[in-house]
Amino acid sequence: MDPKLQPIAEKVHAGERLSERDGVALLGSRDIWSIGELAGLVRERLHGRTAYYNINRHLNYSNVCALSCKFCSFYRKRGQDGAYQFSTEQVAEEAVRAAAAGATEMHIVGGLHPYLPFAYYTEMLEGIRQAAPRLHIKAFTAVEIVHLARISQRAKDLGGVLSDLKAAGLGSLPGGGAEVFDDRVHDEAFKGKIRSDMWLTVHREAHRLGLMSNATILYGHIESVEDRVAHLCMLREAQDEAISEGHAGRFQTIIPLPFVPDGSELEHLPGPSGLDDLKMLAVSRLMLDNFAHVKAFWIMQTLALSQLSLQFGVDDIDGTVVWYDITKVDSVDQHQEVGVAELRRAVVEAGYDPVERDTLYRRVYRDGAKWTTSGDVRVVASGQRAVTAAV
Ligand code: V47
Repeated sequence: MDPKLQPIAEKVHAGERLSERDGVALLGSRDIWSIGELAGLVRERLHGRTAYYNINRHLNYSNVCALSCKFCSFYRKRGQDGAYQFSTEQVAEEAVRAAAAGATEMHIVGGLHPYLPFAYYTEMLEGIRQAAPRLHIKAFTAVEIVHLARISQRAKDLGGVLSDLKAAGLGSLPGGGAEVFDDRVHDEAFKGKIRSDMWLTVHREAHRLGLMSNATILYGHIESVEDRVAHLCMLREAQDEAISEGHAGRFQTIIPLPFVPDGSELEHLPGPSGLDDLKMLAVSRLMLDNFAHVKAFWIMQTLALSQLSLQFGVDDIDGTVVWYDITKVDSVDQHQEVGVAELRRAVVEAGYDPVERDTLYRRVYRDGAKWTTSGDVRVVASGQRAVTAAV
């Protein structure tokens, strides 16, 4: 073992929280096997041999965006070639197709459309709820929530905006838009977007309202190793707060997103390597001792690497996906789908037991497109803290 990892290994074995310095040492080490072994140990303590996946459908309702983030190849300006926008009827039709195919979740995000009114978003949620009442709607990143607060002239009333969306059918918040919680990186790569304090405020408000949420980190562009670790520590602190304040909502999952350079203004950068991906997933598992889940998003990490990542701290793979427009490697079209059989085979081959889950990590029992959930959530200990996971 890399001698620098020895004291960290002792802490992990003792179930102690790792420091920011430990995180930097882990990311700076080339000893990928020891890092993987430690993350695997924590993963196994929490989830045994279970590896979760879900049957879901992503939907990007519009790529029209007021922002021009340098890492993003998705956005278009209104009227520009390739700009599109779904009507709320089209979204509802997609929800019906998803439900008929047995999906349990719709994951809906889009650009910051400068002209759509707030009613578009509530009507979208109500339309889905009417057309496919059993689908869990996980929608709108914190960045979109702040945009919706602005367009409904309630910039200071995030709680009110979230309450309206919840009443219309919003089930939880996805983790997108966090990028890297650092002002230098913000100003260079995604100036104009909300900063870390606002991103965290939105999630705090959501947790207060009893909504579960996820978190992401977009790595492998212009950020430093220290920036990555600081980001993880800020998330850990926010989760401590949600737990200690006893909110019904909290962060469920961290999804480390590897930067995909293709088609972006930062296309000249190489993007992270496979080893960096594995290390980042493993270090997320080790640092976030109060997060129940670490998810690999195969769209960005590839299914092959997601499979391997199960041995590096990951316990969850998203998902069947079907449509995805935000990143496209080698210019594939929006149809990016993996079948359940292929997902399960990847898990089994890696030595784990595949368990279908719903958005809230309840076990799904399925007969074709028909399904029910277990309903129970058990408390598992992570480090010194209690977090929840599905039975
Ligand atoms: O918000 C944008 C990121 C996010 C690029 O919560 C990019 O369960 C890499 O958040 N390369 C969307 N990443 C994806 C996301 C997500 C995915 C799966 C599950 C969940 C969840 C959340 O993708 C964006 C942005 O942070 N992104 N461009 C890019 N070129």
